[in-house]
Amino acid sequence: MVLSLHADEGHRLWLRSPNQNLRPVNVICSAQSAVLEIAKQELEQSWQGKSGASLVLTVQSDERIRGDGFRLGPGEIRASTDLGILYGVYELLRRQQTGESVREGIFNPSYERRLLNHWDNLNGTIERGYAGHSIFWREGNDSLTVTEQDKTLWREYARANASVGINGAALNNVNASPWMLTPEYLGRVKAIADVLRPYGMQVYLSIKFSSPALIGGLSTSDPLDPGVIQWWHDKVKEIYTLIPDFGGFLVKANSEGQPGPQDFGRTHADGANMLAGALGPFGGIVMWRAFVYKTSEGDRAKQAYSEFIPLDGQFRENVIVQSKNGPVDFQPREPFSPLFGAMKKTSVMPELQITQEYLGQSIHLVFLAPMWEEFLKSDTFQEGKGSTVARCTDGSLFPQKHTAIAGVSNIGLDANWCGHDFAQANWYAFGRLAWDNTLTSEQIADEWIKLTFPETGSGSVVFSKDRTRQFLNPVKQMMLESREAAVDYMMPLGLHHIFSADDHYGPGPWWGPRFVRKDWTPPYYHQAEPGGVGFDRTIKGSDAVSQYHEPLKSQFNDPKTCPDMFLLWFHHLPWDYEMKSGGTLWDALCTHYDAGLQQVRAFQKTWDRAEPWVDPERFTAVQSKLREQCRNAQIWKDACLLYFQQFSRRPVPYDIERPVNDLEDLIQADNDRIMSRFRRRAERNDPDRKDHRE
Ligand code: GCW
Repeated sequence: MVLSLHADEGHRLWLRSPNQNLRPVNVICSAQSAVLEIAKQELEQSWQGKSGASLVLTVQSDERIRGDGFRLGPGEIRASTDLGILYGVYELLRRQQTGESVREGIFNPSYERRLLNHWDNLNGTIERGYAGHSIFWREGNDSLTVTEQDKTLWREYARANASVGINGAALNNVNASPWMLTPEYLGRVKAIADVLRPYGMQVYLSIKFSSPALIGGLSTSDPLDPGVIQWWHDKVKEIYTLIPDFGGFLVKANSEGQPGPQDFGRTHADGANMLAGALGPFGGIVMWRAFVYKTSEGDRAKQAYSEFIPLDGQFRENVIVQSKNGPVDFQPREPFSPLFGAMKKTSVMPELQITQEYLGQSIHLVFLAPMWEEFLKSDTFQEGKGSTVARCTDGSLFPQKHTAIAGVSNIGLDANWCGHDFAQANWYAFGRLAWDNTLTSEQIADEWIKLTFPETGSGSVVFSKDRTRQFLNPVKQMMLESREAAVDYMMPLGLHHIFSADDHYGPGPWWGPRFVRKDWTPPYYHQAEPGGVGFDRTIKGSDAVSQYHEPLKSQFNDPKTCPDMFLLWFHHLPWDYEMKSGGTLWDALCTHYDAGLQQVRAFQKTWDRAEPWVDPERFTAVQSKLREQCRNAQIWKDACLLYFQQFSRRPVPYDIERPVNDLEDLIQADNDRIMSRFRRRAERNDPDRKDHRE
C-alpha cells in the first residue's frame, strides 16, 4: 500500500519517533537484558536532548525507589529493576517530546499492578468492544497458529503499554470460556507472554469457575472438594511451566449467570482462597470481582457492599477484590462504590472501563480522565478526612500486600486500535493514572495531544505559540469538557442506566418489557411517575446512603446537601422540586440536556478550526464522528425530555431549543433496532448471554 505523505490512520498512537531533530546519544549501561536492550534502542531512536550527550543507566537497588520506580538524575537513570530503567527512559523521552522540563527526582508507581482487562472471546469477538476484533484471538482453522504479523502487533501493543507504565493484561473475557485453560489455548498464551515479557507485561487469564467439571472431567467444581483443589493445583503448575512469570487469575463468579462457589453453598472467600492457594507458591494473585447483584435482593447499588463486607478479613493476602468505580455499572456518572475504604483488611482494586460501553462507544468523543480523576479523588472519610479512593487502594492507608488497578480495554484490530482517534487518549490516560494517581486530567490531555499531534515540518519539537493557542488549548478544553457534556445529554443530575436494550448506546427510558429482569431496565432506575423522578436511596428508601461513611451518609441523605450531580441517584423528587440554584427540577433537567447538546455543537466548531494543524485523515475521521455524536446527542435530549414530559406535564423552558424529533418515532426506531437484533441473533442461533435466569 502506498501511503500519501500525510496519511495517518493513527496506528502509531502517541509514539511518533520524530523523523527530524533526532540527535545522537551515548548510552552507557553495564548490565544486559532484553528489557535494557529495548531501553537503549528507544533512546537511540528518539533522543532529542543535547546532541552527543551521555546517559548512564544504572540498575542498583535503592530503598527509596519502590518496585519499578526510577530516579532521574543529571545524565543518569537509576532503578532497582531493569523495567524501572525502561519506564525512566519513556518518562525522559516524553518530557523531551512535550517540551516539559526534565524534573529530577524519584518516580514511584502508585500501584504495583497496572492492568488492562481484555473482554476478548476466544472466537475473536470482543464483549463491549467497538474497535474491531481481538488482537489475541480469532476464529477459523488456523486460529491458534502464531504468525509473524501477530507477533508484530503484540510487540507494538506491549510497547505502547510499557510507554505509559501498564505492566499486565488479562487476555480474555471475564465471561470466560473453559477452553481457555486447555493446552491448545495455553500454548498461544505462552506465545503472547513471550512477546510481552521484554516490555515488562505479565499475562493474566480470566477463568470459568466450573472448569474442573467442564473440561477436567470431574463431577463437581466445589472449591472445597479435594479433587477440585488438586485439579486447580495441577492446572496452575502446568501454566507456570509454560509461563514462569504468569500473573494470576481474574474471576467473575456468581455474577450475571456465571458459575461460582455459591453454587456449592460456599462463599466468595472460599472460592478465591482456593485459587489463591494454588497460585501463591508461584507468586500469582487472584483478582476476584465484586460485581454481583441479584434481582431478588433489592437495590442493585447496595449488593456488592452487602455481600463482600461480611467477608472482610477472610481473604488470603494474594487475593485482591476488584470493584468497579461505581456501585452499579460504569455509568457516565456514579458516586464511588462504598466498598472502597470500607474493606479494611482486604486488598481492593479499582476496575475502570476504558472501552466506552456507556459513554458513546467508539462514536462519541469522551475523554475519561476527568471521570477517573473525580473517582480517585473522592473522599471516603473512612480513616478521617483525606481518605480518598486513591489512598484507600494504593497502600497509603491500609497495609496491603498487593496493590492494583485495572481498566477494561478499548483495543481491537482497527488500524487506530481504539476505533476513535480520541479514544486512544483514554488508553493513555488510564496508564498514566495507574502509574501516578495524583495526575490531573489537564496534564494528561496536554501530554497526549502534544505526543499524538506533534508539530510537523517546522523542525521544532516544541509547540509554537500559534499551534498552542489555535490548536492545543481549544482541543484540550474540548477534551476536558467532553465527559460532562456526555453526562448532560445522556443522564444528568444523577440519572443512570436509562439506555435502551442491550447495546447500551442510545436512550431507552421507556424500555421495560415484563419478561426482562427489572434491574436491566431503565424504569427501575429512573422511577419516573407523575409525582416525580429518581431512585430513593435515602434512609427512608433503599438506605444505600448508609453504606457511606459520615459525613457522606448525611450529606447524600438530604436533597439540600446532596451534590446536584447525584441528586436523582439518591432521591426521588417532585418535578417542581426547587433546586439550590432556584428554578424547578424539571427546568434544570431540560437545561442540562440542552447544554450537553449545545456543547457537542461547539466541539464541532472547535474541531473544524483545528483543520490546519492536523493531517487530513485524522481530521476527517474525527469530524465525521462528531457529526454523528451531535445527531445522537439530539436524540438523547429529545427522547429523554419528551418521555419524562409525559409525567412532568410541564413545558420545556421557552428559552431553550425545542426537541426536533417525535417521541413515537424515536420509540418506533428503537423497537425496530431491538427486533432486528433479536432476529439476527435467532438466525445465528446465538443464545443471549443475558437470558440466564436466576
Ligand atoms: O457492564 C456490564 C456489561 C457486560 C459485562 C459486565 C461485567 C463482561 O454490560 O457486558 O460482562 O458488565 O462487568 O461483568
